[in-house]
Amino acid sequence: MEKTCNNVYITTPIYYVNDVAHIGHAYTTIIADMIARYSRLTGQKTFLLTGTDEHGQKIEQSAQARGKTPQEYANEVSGKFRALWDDFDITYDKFIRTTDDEHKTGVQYAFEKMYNKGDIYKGDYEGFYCVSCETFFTQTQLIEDEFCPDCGKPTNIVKEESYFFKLSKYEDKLLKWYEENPDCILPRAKKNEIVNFVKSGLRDLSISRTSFDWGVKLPQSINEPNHVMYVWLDALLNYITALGYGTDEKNMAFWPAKIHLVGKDILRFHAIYWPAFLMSLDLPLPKHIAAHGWWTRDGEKMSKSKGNVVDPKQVADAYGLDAFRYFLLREVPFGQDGDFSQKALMDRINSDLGNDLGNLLNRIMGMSGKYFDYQVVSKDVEKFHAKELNEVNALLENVEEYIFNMQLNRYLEEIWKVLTIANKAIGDYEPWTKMKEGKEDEAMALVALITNIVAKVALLLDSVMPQKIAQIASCLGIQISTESYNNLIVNKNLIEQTTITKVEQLFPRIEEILIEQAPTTDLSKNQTEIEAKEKKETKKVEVSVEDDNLITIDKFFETSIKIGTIVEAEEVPKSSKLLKLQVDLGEGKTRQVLAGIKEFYSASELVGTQACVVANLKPAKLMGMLSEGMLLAAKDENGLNLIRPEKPKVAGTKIS
Ligand code: ME8
Repeated sequence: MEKTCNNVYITTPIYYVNDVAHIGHAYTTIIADMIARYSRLTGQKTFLLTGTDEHGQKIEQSAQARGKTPQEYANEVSGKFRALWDDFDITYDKFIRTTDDEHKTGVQYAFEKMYNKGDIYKGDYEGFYCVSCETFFTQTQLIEDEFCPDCGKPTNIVKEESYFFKLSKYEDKLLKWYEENPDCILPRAKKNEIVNFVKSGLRDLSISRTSFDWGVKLPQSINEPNHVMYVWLDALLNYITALGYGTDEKNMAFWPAKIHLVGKDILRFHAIYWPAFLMSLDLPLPKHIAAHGWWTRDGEKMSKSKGNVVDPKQVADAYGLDAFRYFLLREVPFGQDGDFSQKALMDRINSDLGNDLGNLLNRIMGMSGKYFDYQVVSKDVEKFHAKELNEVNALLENVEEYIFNMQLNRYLEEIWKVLTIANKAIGDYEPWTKMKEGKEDEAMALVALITNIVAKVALLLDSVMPQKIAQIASCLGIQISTESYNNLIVNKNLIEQTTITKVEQLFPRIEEILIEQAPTTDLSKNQTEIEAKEKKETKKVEVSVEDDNLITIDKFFETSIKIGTIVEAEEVPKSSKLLKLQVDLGEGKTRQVLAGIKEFYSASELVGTQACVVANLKPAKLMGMLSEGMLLAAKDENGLNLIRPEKPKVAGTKIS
């Protein structure tokens, strides 16, 4: 049995050329590469696209600041991205640049089509623009009437003639698409945010600019030489121009995309604007738009000014590319934010890769060499190990769905369960004892069982760690190919016999971190931006509840609840509800907390008492005053009560 062959088109975002690649870019690209490699191995016709986004005001300004033309600057940085992906052996089928002529032609072709359809009209844009995010905002969306709600940087006032795309026309169609395609946005929890955003009403989108000229010109037929295209229209269209849309359409058979991989920062552009553009162009919509979470370093947001940006090349050079790939895919459930620390990477290498996988290969080499002159024959595996084989086959039968549901860590967890079966079998059956007892056939069956398990696992891990798997394959004498995949995984066969070849240790133990920590620089430079962003985040409505309303324990522990001692309390003038409290959380200084409990408690009765406080809420402003925490309380028809410890506890004690 073989799988039917489909066209699988996987994309990464095209990265802006105003920055060098860091771990975040590497993460998206490695996930995309893993899925593309997996698809190819399973016999699917696959096309992986990555590239660079080179137009727009941000790039123009960055180039100017460096005394370069935008084109020179774009050539330089785009080249660095490409070199990194080549270094990382990313198997892209095309590296698109938005300054490519074919792309520009395709974008103009698309613009004309949308225009001819009546979806584009001319008007005047008046509003705010964040150059860093290349996004338009209305005043009500801004933080403190000035700052970008997404990145926190100051916005510019824009008043210019502009062409608009009738985004509002597509509101209902988008909602219908979300409803009829439950997995069009993954993880599903993220989809709710998009649906709510669209339900709150879409405004038409300004799609041309006149105040700078580093962009794709509007089509000649429209005769507007002063207008360039809005960079997000230009950028999103890359997903079809890369396949030849509007030029040589030979690869359009790959459309629609199977997965557009993006970070959560740009989900809105991909899940709202992009499908609306496609509807306007009468093209099918992508199967999945998958948004992953954000990487921080040692618990902090990465930024150049902090000097804590993780350089993926440095990490891969120090720890090995495959170990780095494995870590990125395994460490964090897709969609959740993750923290990079060398310690966590070391632990994964020593434990999962060294102890679980590497040792298994050592055992195969050791036992097959010692007992059987490196010859392994599988004829008695079924006879002595039917149970293990059934367990392994049952686990492996279902792993693929985890890839296309974007549960990549689950995929790896399931494979590691298979490795556990192998490691356990060695302990349970003790082949050395069998040899002493003269039961050579049983010892051989065990060695062959382990060899087959590692061979199957190797096929499934090839997309994750291609270099190490090539070593394993040469050790086991197997091919990593679609044929082997069909034989060992789809048809669940065993290798009849093979000769083991010794290879060097796959994952030598790492005893201490290998990269000296980058110095942390002055944090204050970025303070205004960060503060504005944090304030914005306090206003966001959280809708990330999973479908069944259950959360994991990890999710629960994301909330830090502590015992706080109320040391001061006063009424907030002109407020019928608020009390202003100073709360000791054992941090050396008190925090100001505004609590809506005035109807139920007087200020004086609270002083000296304790309450449970949510300690990691983003600070918010209430009536112009900062509130840095929230008291837990329960309210029913008999009134409201604070939740307090039964007996006094030290201020700052964690609640779990
Ligand atoms: O947004 N953690 O380009 P960009 C995880 N040109 N992922 C991260 C990350 C982090 N800390 N930082 C960056 C653009 N990324 C547009 C895209 S597509 C038509 C146009 C990754 O250079 C993540 O994939 O700002 C994020 O979505 C992307 O880089 C943003 O790259």
